Amino acid sequence: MKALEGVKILDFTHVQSGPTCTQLLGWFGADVIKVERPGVGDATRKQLVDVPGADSLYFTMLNHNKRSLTLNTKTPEGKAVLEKLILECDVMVENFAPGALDRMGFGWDRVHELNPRMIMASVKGFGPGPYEDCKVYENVAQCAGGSASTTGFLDGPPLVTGAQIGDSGTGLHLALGIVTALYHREKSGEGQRVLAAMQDGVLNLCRVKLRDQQRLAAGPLKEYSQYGEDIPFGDATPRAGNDSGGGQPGRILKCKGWETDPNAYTYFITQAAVWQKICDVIGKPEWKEDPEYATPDARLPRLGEVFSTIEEWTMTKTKFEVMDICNPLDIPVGPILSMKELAEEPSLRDTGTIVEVDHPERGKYLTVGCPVKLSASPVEVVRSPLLGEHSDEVLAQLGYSADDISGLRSAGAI
Ligand code: CAO
Repeated sequence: MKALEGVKILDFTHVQSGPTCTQLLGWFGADVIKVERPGVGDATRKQLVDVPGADSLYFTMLNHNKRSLTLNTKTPEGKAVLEKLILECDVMVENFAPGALDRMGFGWDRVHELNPRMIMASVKGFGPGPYEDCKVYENVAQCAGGSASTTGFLDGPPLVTGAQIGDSGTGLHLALGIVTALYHREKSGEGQRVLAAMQDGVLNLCRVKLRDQQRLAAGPLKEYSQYGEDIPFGDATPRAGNDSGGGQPGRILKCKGWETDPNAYTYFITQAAVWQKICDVIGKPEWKEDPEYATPDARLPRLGEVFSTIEEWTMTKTKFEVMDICNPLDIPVGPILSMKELAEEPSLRDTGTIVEVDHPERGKYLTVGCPVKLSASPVEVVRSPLLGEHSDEVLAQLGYSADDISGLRSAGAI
């Protein structure tokens, strides 16, 4: 039995943030019924198309383990079906633009009145406040949540990151809110609203930068390279390039082949506990006793020199050789792995972190599997549904006869 078996999710999500949440719940065993507009569906089905006529990878990779029901919730017949679904399901998840659900006639008050046990979970760009009515996409959230301002190099513009912390990150937050509300409902018998705002999710993931914002009041941030470079700090947490900026200084360093391979780099952390071993590995044993290098505090003003010296050594090794040499010595390093390398990594296939899926329209493709492993609830990744693939099945389970279903179809409701 899967962990969330028996939980029914009424999935009104689209694009990325909401679908990542419901996909996660599906992986854990929930029955996810994805409601889509007839003939149209989730806009991502037809975005970034690589195989003409087939659902895009954008859609398929976000919508595994779901059933698709087409339903026009703006028709009276469609609204009647939706009411039945609300009575049947445990959780309604949505990430419409602010106000869309109210306009549809299914805001919280109505849903709660229909089914007091229903948990209604939403992703919005912003929480209550001046921007609550705004539509938001990934990069807007990264910018509004503090990530862009603290990402990039000091002398460059703010940068967005490839990790979808605004969309997929908020989807993860929402999933946690949903299972927490389900747990609460076990005891209280009552549903509740769950809101994950993308700005809040990004800020939560950027908390160390809010930490540093407050530390600025006590003086310059000595763990940032600019301290040793005598560049004054302003009044906000600066961009710190590839500095770890934390208690254990680290940086991305070139490895053998960097001139032609854009990913021939390693992340190297000068963890204090293994400093002596680092000195031996890089051929600087004299730094072990030298008071200018022997302690973490002494090294902070000279991080540039320390990392340049380590880099002279890493440039003589491939990123994997650096790993092979440093790991047995407990020196924390990590190769910069390209998407190609990750896609081809056998150990990630073995654990189900990357899986190959077969799809009737597009054939075989790779996707991420569930990143959280439950020992008693193994995940089987099931291909994403075609538009409306399960409409008849879902409606029959709701008690509609074949005649009812064809009536709904001719009325344009499904
Ligand atoms: N039947 C009938 N109508 C439906 C429907 C259905 N099954 N499903 C959706 N619709 C309607 C909605 O009711 C809405 O209609 P109205 O505007 O007339 O009330 C309309 O479709 C469009 O919904 P939307 O405004 O959510 O979609 P959009 O493409 O214009 O905006 C987005 C997309 C993502 C910007 C917006 O939904 C949003 O800001 N969501 C919240 C934040 C979020 O999740 N962002 C992450 C997106 S991933 O980067």
